[in-house]
Amino acid sequence: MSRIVTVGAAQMGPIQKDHTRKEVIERLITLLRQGHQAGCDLVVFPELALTTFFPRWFIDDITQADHWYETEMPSPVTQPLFDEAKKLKIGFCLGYAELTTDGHRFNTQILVERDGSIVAKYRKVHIPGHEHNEPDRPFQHAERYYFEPSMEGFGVWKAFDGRIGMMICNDRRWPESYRVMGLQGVEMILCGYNTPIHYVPDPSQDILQGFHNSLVMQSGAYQNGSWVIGVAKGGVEEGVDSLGQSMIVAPSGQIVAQAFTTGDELISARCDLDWCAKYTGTLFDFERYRRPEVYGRITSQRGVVID
Ligand code: CDT
Repeated sequence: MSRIVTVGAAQMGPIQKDHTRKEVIERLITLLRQGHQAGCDLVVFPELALTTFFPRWFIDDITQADHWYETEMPSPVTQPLFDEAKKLKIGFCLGYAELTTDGHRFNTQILVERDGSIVAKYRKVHIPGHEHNEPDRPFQHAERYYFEPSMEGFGVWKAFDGRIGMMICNDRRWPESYRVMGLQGVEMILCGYNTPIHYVPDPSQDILQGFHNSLVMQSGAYQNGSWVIGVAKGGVEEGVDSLGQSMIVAPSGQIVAQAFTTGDELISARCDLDWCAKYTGTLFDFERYRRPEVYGRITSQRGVVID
């Protein structure tokens, strides 16, 4: 038996500060058409795919940043992407900054089915970086100022003839993200990211960015028997170099496709969702082998406690 979903990871190159939403949407539509030519059912775009990664700048009055956020989806400017996808009968996953009507700010990703309907919305759980201005840094990573963490957690949705989950960027470094979805029978996890190569708190990690990126996604895929689709916004954006290396990882943990540029580039793979059961039905048969009775610390404490 096989359930094939052909997935495109639509890596983007940089979006500079003065690039308009309209220009960005045109790039996304070009990638969508490439996905159509590659026979994709689903095309996955990066985190904050409509704008530059604005948390690299701090501003005292957050309302001055409102223009980076979407207040409706679709909106008049994003509608052409929805229209083109529906015409091509391709679903997509899109990351963007969300400002709700009651003033909440989230780092958000939506999943759109092939008929153009929004089937799921995920808001980032693990918000990295800092909440205050740190002027000594070469650039800020003030996500904790611009976004509040989701209280909704990690969902899994029936879509694309399978069970699809989502996470965003820093979430991919935490085993809990994958496991919470694994326990809901996830078969494919979609993850957009913006990862600066230079990690200011510890530059010794800079050279390891690519290694850590594949390490976490390959492990998460294998340990939960799920496909993982990791999609970057890479390249030099407003002077900050960010990781490319978008990849499609199989439930075996193997990388089956990987981007080789840091620009707009579509990679694709035929993903058999039934392949997941080879892992979730054997070595990672959770029902048979997990020991939740001794995992209590995972949910009862946050930081390290030394007895
Ligand atoms: N966007 C995002 O979450 N980026 C972080 C950067 C490291 S924390 C400053 C990441 O985990 O890739």
